[in-house]
Amino acid sequence: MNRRVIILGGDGFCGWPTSLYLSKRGFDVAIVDNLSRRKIDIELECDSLTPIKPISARIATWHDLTGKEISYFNFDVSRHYHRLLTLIKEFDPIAIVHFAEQRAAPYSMKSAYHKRYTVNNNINATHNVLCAIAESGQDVHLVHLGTMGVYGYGTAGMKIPEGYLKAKVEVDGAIKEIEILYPASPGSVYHMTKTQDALMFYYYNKNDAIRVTDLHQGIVWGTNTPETKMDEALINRFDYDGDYGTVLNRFLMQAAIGHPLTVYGTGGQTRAFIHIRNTVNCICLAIENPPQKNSRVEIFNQATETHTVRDLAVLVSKMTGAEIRYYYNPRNEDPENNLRISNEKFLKLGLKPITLNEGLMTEVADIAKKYGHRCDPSKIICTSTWKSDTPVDWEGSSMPASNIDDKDGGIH
Ligand code: NAD
Ligand code: USQ
Repeated sequence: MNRRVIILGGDGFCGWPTSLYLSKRGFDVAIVDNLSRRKIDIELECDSLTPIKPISARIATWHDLTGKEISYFNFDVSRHYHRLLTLIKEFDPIAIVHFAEQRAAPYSMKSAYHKRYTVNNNINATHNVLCAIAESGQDVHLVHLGTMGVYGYGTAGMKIPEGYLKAKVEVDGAIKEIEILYPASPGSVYHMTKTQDALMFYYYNKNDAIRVTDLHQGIVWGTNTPETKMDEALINRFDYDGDYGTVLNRFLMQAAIGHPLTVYGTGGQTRAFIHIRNTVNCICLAIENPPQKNSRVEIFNQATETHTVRDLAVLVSKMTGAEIRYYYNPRNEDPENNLRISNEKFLKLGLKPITLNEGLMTEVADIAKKYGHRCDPSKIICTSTWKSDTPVDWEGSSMPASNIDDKDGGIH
């Protein structure tokens, strides 16, 4: 069986450990990455908490340790269409894993420039991949990293199904049974690009019979995998800043450096989570279980548990003694929501869920402590706001923050 895979965005937080995991399991891996994420670090004057090595050093270390080759191509998937097409024709992959998008919701809301960059980058990247697979005429399975956020973060009042919703609708007095893509409800410009990706998958699957698996992934936490732990030169990135840092890793890092935990609003937001080690397992399972030719887009919910932000803060605080503070929410989102999700498909394929446990949380906290000296505390507060008149809250308060009422913390 052809074991060649292209990993678009293979230098990133999810892409790098996935590349190593697949390489270790005998896949022949080619990474494409334009290093835009590293360039955004320069723009934001912030860096990964962990000292990540240049991509060539990462790949050379992997080769020295395992004897395995990973090839690397530096180009922009959203702009260099013919390089992508040529690579697909020459490398002849069985699958392409597509991580190559701007993935931070706060960054996508920073300014008109950042909204437009996120839309141009993400939508053109996804369209170029689909168009190039179609033009190549090769039977390449596309595995895309989407997000749980496409479903929206209101209270659905039901268990959210895996992509498709079976419903009975009344039209002109007659009841009809239909199955539709779950209605999209993006909560940021970034999430909006993911909902638009879904329509492109639908179209190219229908018109060109491209096999697509769209993974609706929850918030990824953790940092290392067994492969990235093999040598410090393979270490994964760890984002902690107000734009790219995600909630649980931020809380663990904040506790480690003595910063209060930054709960936005009431902390009643419920979100879905997955550990990075399960992310790489899921992607491998998706590659090894492609949809049949001529079947519709396959959709998995790639998350193992749900928690409120408040519960996570309490958990981290109990574990570490960290202070919890509530900040005026920079986002425009429901202050409280319930979330129940279906994730049976990956469980049936054999996924062993890694759920929150003190051991793994301590592992993240230890990494945060070890590299705490690299943290710039001035980058922790989120200064990107969903609305231009939302103030940036630098201090927080001891009581849950409402975006309507005054509170005892300073808002400047
Ligand atoms: P990341 O920013 O660390 O990695 C993305 C990589 O893609 C970066 O290395 C970047 O340089 C590259 N890239 C971006 N645009 C590119 C382009 N046009 N051409 C070539 N390379 C490009 O992000 P991540 O956390 O690894 O996320 C990967 C994917 O998984 C994203 O699509 C994201 O939406 C999805 N996802 C992430 C999370 C999470 O919690 N991190 C959760 C759910 C879904
Ligand atoms: N939050 C806090 N305090 C913080 C940071 C975040 O209270 O310091 C809250 C946010 O308001 C939000 C929730 O925590 O309600 C999650 O925020 P997040 O930054 O951890 O995650 P999010 O913006 O949703 O985005 C991340 C990834 C994105 C992915 C998404 C999956 O950056 O690429 O698509 O998780 S999901 O959330 O399931 O859509």
